[in-house]
Amino acid sequence: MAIEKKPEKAIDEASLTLICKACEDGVDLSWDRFERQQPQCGFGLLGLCCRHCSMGPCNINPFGDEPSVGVCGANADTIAARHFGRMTAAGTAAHSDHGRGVAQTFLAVARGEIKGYQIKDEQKLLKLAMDFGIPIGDRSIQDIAIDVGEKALGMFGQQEGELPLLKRAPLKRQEIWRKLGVLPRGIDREVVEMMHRTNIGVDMEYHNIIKHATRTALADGWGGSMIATELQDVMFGTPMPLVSSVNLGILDKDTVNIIVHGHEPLLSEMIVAASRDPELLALATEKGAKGISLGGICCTANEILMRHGIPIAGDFLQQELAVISGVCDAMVVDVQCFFLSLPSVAKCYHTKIFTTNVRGMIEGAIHVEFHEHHAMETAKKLVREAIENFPNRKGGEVVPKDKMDLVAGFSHETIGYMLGGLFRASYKPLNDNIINGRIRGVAGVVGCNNPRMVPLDDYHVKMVKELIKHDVLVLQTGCSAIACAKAGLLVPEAAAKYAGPGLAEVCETVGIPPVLHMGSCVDNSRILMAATAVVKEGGLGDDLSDLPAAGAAPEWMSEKAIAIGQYFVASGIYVVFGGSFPTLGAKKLTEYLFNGIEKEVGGKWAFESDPIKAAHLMISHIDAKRKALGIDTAKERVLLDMGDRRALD
Ligand code: XCC
Ligand code: SF4
Repeated sequence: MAIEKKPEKAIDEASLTLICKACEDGVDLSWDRFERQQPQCGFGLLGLCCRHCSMGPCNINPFGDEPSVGVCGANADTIAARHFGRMTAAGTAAHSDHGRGVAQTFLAVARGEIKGYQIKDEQKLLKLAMDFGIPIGDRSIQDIAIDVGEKALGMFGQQEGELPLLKRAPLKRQEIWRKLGVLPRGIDREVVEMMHRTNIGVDMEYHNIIKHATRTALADGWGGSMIATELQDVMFGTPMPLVSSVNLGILDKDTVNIIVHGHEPLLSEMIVAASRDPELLALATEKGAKGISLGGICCTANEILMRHGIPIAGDFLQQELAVISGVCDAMVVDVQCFFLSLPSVAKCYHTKIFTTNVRGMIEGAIHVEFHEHHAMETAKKLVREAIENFPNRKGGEVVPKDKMDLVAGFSHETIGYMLGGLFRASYKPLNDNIINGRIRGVAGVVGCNNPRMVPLDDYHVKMVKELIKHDVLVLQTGCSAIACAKAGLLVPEAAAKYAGPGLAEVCETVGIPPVLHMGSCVDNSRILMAATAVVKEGGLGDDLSDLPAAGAAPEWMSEKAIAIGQYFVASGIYVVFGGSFPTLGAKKLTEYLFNGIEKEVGGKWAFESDPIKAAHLMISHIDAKRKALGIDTAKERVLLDMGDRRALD
C-alpha cells in the first residue's frame, strides 16, 4: 500500500506533480521506502555497529554503558573508523574503476583498436603527457596517446612510488603529504590495503585507520577520478560554457524519450550520436513520434550536459519520477546510483529499463551489454528499442511543465579563459577579486540527494543561496549542481537576483552565473585543479589550506561522498556534511575528524543539519582564512564609494 504523499517532499513543481501521480497510481517511491525503514537502527546511524567477522555483529552502547567493546575488543572509535575507512575505499573503488574503464578505452582508441571514439583535445593530451613525464618532441599524437594511456592504466596497479598526478598540487601540499607518509603508491593498492587493515584484528588504532583513509582518498581525487576526468576530456572534448535546460519538464510527450542514468559517458556519448542518426530518426517518425529526445539523470546527465548541452531530466531522487511520467520510453543505466526499484516502477507504465554494464545488473531489467569495441552498435540498438517502445505508451501520461535554463560547462581551463581571455587564460582576475574582497571566497558544494532530507534539494538550494548572498562564489558538481540548476541559480541573471553586491558585480562583468557547474562527481577533480590554479596564481598563500575556501555535501548519501570529502579534507579544505555523519557515536574519532586532523592536513570535517548554519560555518572559515592572509580589511575598503573616499581625504 502506498503511503500518502505529502507535498513537502520536494521544492520543485515538476517533482511534486509526479510524486502526486505516483500516489494516484499506487507506486512506491524512495521516500515511502525510507518511511517504512523507520525507526532506523541507531547503532548503524552512529557508526557503532560492526559485522566484520562472525563473532559479531557487535554493537556499542552510545550512552557509555555496556557493551563498550566488541567481541574482539574493538571500541567505538575503532569500529567507526573501520567503517569510515571502508566507505572511503568503496567510494575510491567506484570512481577509480570508472577511471580504469576510461583509461582502457582510451588506450584502445590510441592504438587504433576501436572505432567511434577519437582524440578531440590534443592540447589537453599534451599537458597530461607532460605531467606524466612523457617525452613530446616531434612525436606523433598517436604515439604520445599510447604512452599516456599505458601510463594512466599503469597507475591502478602501481605498487611503489607516488602517483604522478599528485605532483600537480602546490609544492607545500606535496611536502605535507610526503611528511605524513600518505602519498598514494598506486590506486588499487591503497583500496586493497584499506580492506586488509579493516579486517578483524588488524588496524585497531583509529588515527592510523584514518591516516590510511587519507591515502586511499587521495588515490581517488588526485588519482582515479582525475584520470577519468582528464581522459574523458581528451576523448570527448574539454567542456566550454553552454546553455541547456533542466528538470522533468524537458520530457516531451510527442517524441521518443530516452533517459540515460548513471556515471560513465563511454556509452552515453554514443547514444547522443545515435539519437541523431537519420535512419533512427526516420524510424521514430514512422512510429508516430516527432523526434527523439535525450535527457540525463545523475552524473551521466552531467557528463553529456557539459560536453553536448543535452538537457538534464533530474537528480538522484527524480529517477523514479521520470518513469512515472509515463513518457519515458527507455531508461538506460550504466553504473552507480540507480535503484533496484526501477523495473517494478516501470511495470506500471511501459518504460523499458536497460542495464548495460556487467558490473551493474538489476533484477527485472533487460541487459544489453556494452563493449567499447562495438559501442555505436549497442547505442543504436538501445535507441531502436526505445523507438519501438514508443507506441506502447499506456495513456494517462503526465509531463510536468517545469523546466529551467542553466549554463554549464565550466572546466577549470574555461574558468581561466572566461576570466583572463582566450589568449591569456589566467586566474589573476579571480585572485584579484578575492584579494580585493568583491569575492569573499570560494565554496565547492557537491553531492547527492537523500530521502532523509526533505524536501528534496532544499538543503542544497538554501545553503548555496546563503553562500552567494555573502559573496561566496560557488563551484558545483553532481546532483547538487542539478538541484541548484532547477532552482534557477545557474544562470547569469541569478547574480543580480541572489548574489551579494561584490560577487554580483564580478559575475555581471564577466557574464557568468554566481554558481558554476563543473560536471560530474569524478569532476570534483576539476575543483581541486581550480583551487590549485588559484594558489599557483599567487597572492593567496602557498597552499590549498591557505585559501578562503570550503566544501560541502549537503544531502550526501553515497560512500563516494565520503571518499570525496576525505580527499578534500586531506587536501587542506574545510568540509561540511548535512543529513548524517557516519562516526557520530565515536566521540574521540569524531573529535579527531572535526578538529585534531586539521593540525596534520590543514583541512577538517564538520556536520551541520541546518543549511543556513552550515553556510555560516563555511563563511566563518573563509573569513578566518582571509584574516590569516591579511586581506580581511579589503572588503570594507572596496565598499567605500567615491563620496566616502573624498570624505576621508
Ligand atoms: Fe550519485 Fe554522481 Fe551522489 Fe548524484 S551526486 S547521487 S553519487 S550521481 Ni556525486
Ligand atoms: Fe565484533 Fe570485532 Fe568481529 Fe567487529 S570485528 S564483528 S567488533 S568481533
